[in-house]
Amino acid sequence: MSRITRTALALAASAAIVGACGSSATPAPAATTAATAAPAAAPVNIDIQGFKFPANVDVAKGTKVTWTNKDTAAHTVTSGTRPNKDGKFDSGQLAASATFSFTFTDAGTFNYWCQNHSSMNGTITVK
Ligand SMILES: [Cu+2]
Repeated sequence: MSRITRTALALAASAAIVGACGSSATPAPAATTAATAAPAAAPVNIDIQGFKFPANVDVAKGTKVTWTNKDTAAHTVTSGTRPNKDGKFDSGQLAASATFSFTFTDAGTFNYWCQNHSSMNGTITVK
């Protein structure tokens, strides 16, 4: 009785059982849009000096603008186009060193003028 020894190469195929959760109904989380509030716009200061407003000042939405009267004469910061007040803001009479602030929340071009001096007109552009 001859014995034939066979070397059996056993291919150990490790059965990797992948747990496929194909039926998982978990909704993918919606792509989180950058819903964080824009950083607060830095405040802007405008000096009223020499009976002048700056011709135009560009600001970002949400900017608080503060005018300071550096003259000795009183001025006003009145929204609208001379001689029409549009009612958005009006400082009333600003004595020397007095300040007036307004926060611009909407984009647009905003004209303002001084009721005391016909040459004083300014614009704020909000972007
Ligand atoms: Cu004035």
